[in-house]
Amino acid sequence: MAVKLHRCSATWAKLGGHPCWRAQKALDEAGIDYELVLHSSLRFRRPEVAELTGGTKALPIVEFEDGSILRESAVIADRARSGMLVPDAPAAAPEPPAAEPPPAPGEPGRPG
Ligand SMILES: N[C@@H](CCC(=O)N[C@@H](CS)C(=O)NCC(=O)O)C(=O)O
Repeated sequence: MAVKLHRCSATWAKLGGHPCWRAQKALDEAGIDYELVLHSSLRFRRPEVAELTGGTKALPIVEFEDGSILRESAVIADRARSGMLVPDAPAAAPEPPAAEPPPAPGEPGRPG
């Protein structure tokens, strides 16, 4: 499944300074496959966006398959151009304890 680009419905606004357009154009130019999800142009009519982000209603937002999101048009555009439009890496998991090496042949604890 492709990433989702959530943007405002002012799709006619194709000016460099328009945040949603800036992000969409960068995805297009980078050849990234995405599903477009349009929301109201009015921030206060985007309760579903607040639900998705856990707070902010600002668009654009990229939603990854794992449910994580990326915000801010400049960040989305930079990541798209640099081929790094991927979810942020989760915090590093602690290293598992090193396994005991198996006993050498003939050592106690090793059959044969
Ligand atoms: N700094 C944000 C600005 C986002 C922004 O202003 N988005 C517009 C849509 S393109 C918006 O949500 N406008 C409605 C509002 O601010 O009420 C970004 O670049 O992503």
